[in-house]
Amino acid sequence: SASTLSQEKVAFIEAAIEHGVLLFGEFTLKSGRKSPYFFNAGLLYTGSLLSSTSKAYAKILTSSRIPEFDVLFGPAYKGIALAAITAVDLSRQGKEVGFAYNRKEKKDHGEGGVLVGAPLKGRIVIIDDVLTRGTAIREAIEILKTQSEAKLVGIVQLVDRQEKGQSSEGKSTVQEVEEEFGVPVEPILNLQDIISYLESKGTYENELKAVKEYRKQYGIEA
Ligand code: OMP
Repeated sequence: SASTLSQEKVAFIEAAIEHGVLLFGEFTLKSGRKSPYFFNAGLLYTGSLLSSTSKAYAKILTSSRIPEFDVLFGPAYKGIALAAITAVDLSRQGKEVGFAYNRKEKKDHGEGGVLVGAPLKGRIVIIDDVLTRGTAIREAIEILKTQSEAKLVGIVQLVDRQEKGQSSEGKSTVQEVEEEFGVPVEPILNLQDIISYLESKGTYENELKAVKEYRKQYGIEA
């Protein structure tokens, strides 16, 4: 219910709506699914939005099932900034971790290579924006697999859309990724939080109806 939403989540969802980060309309997703809402983390572009975003990531990293880790890996492009700001926030709390990311294009001059930042060694946590069907996160995990000394220990997503994954049994994407890779996947926000927020407002009837229809088709059983 709406009362389970923390002040922080309400404030974050409100800021996301205000800045067009969370949009309602018609969107075709990476998976081909047609969605009545979209979360565009690329629009978290003010200092204060970035600051509340980094705080939210840092909080999940220090207070959830995510174990101790050495390096935050932010997949290109959106994960890069998200991992960087989170490393800064953790450092201010006295927790030093490395920050690393990939290039989408291989560079053949200068230092060369695809990976930038901290060496991908030790316990790695991936930070990314949105989880739908799991294609993007699998691409990020593939990059880690090229590094023999890197061990994935957890994944933090800004938004878990709580959708079905790639298997035919209707498992959630989170369940599939957790089972396949043996690591926890933690979201800052999920679809239920967004629905609870919309319900608490009472002015989003049409949006709610569309989101709930969508959830019937692609969502997981709550
Ligand atoms: P999957 O690869 O299907 O898990 O989709 C996740 C990716 O889709 C994210 O990395 C985003 O690039 C993009 N996306 C959003 O940014 N926001 C959404 O609300 C939905 C998607 C999406 O296309 O599913």
